[in-house]
Amino acid sequence: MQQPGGTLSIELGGVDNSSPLHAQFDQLLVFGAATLGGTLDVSLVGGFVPAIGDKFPILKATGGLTSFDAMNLPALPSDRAWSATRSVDTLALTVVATAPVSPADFDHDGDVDAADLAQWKSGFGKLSPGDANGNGVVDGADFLAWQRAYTGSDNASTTVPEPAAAVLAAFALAIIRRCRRWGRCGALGWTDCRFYLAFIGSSSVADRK
Ligand SMILES: [Ca+2]
Ligand SMILES: [Ca+2]
Ligand SMILES: [Ca+2]
Repeated sequence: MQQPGGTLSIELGGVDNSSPLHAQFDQLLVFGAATLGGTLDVSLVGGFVPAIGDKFPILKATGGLTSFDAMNLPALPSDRAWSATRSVDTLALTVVATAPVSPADFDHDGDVDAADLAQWKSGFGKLSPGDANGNGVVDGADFLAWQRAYTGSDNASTTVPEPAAAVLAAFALAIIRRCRRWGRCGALGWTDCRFYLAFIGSSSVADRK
């Protein structure tokens, strides 16, 4: 419990708290409910500059928590901003991009990578997420926008589809040929063909042989 006049100081010197002996940022763990008044005072130490996407769960309370009256957050480079999120039991600070790097950054974490492709897949045929060109439908054109903007700067271990245009073109050709061979292009319709074309980018070469 923190009174209205109180201040909780949190220092951030890195993003990795996996080792309890060498924690890089302060974290308050409360067993029970945390009733928070007063001020949260956060500072950066040791020359640490958080990157877009860095997340600091600074406070956890097993019995739930309230919010502070005020938060003093340290300055960030102009392309980043703080976002404070409070769930049932955790108060977290996340560094977000002040502007999306690309309309294909569907998860707004400052890069265009496999996670954004996953967002596009989940929104396919619907309004969102994944509408890179803002025309109100998530389709193959948005996939191509993702592909053009692909940066792959994420450390995720997800297998990332080959973004080369030549590879996509080869797949497209294969699909069209297959449609011709089956003589079903008319029955399939262009929408279905586009559906396949959109998805081949996320399928492996072996699967499509
Ligand atoms: Ca992203
Ligand atoms: Ca679209
Ligand atoms: Ca990412």
